[in-house]
Amino acid sequence: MTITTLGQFIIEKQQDFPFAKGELSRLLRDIGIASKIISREVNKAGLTQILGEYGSVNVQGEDVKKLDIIGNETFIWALSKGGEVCAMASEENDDIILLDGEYSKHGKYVICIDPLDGSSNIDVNVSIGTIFSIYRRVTEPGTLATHEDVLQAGNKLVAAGYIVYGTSTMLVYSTGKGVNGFTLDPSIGEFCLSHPDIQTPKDGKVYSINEGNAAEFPTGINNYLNWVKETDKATSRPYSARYIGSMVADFHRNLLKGGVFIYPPTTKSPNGKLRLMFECIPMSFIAEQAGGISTTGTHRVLDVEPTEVHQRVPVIMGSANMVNKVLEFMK
Ligand code: P6P
Repeated sequence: MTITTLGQFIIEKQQDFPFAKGELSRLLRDIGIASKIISREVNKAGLTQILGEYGSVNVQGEDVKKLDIIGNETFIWALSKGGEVCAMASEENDDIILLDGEYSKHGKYVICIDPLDGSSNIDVNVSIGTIFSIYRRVTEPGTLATHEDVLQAGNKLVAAGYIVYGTSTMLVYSTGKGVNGFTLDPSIGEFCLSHPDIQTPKDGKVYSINEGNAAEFPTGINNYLNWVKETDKATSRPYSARYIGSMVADFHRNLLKGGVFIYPPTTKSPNGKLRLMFECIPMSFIAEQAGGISTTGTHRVLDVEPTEVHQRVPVIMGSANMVNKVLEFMK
């Protein structure tokens, strides 16, 4: 048998996760269960006309929930059942979620999650994703967790990753020893190792940014965008714009093929749009673990000390040489 399932891989790599004793296995198992449920729901989303739109009552007489609500409830259910997690922060919830079940109170881990990022793309069949971060709690086990457990910088992460619900459903994660990708085989319901030891190219041909906001970009970003469009006699035009408006899909393509993803500050949103805890920290961890760079333009994203659960930061992330080129124009 040539496949390696996620569970088998974690056991093989057990020594890579210093806090193990099977805890990471159970944490990723719980995340895997939730993502398989969401993958099933996302893949039938196109049938909502039959099943009924959000807020309506479907033919079975059930209330139809938006997929991001289903996603959020599914992860909260899976992670509170699993007993490893004492607190969660979700992009869908204003404040942190304290899991105070008998097991959960003794859970050593905290999860920050964006259960369904880019969910506005579902109705037009564009790939979307789940993004997660795993921290160790810092307060006394057995006590109720606090904001201190959740608001931890990315340099304190013990693991992070994402699931992309695209042409196939893929789980990509790192525990700080490199990045590995697993593709869901629905016929056996297992995530199977498909992209071992992902290294993002140092250079790439793709830049991803919403140029519709160009009038509000800092000058340095617009100078980079002018440069990136120049044709150069010595080489054919080397770059392409690729931006699908779903961070996980844009990030995943650039991770594998090379590229830079930019969400800069704008006059309307001086800290950009993307959330530090739910999008920027976990994706920056993956980018760095794959050999890339991720910066706010002034600081390494993983060194930003969070102050608010939903705070936003600008982000320039991806292939090292491309990120450094953007930074050159921002000086
Ligand atoms: P804009 C989706 O809403 C999201 O949070 C990310 O997935 C995506 O990269 C970004 O916002 C798109 O934002 O302003 O370009 O539409």
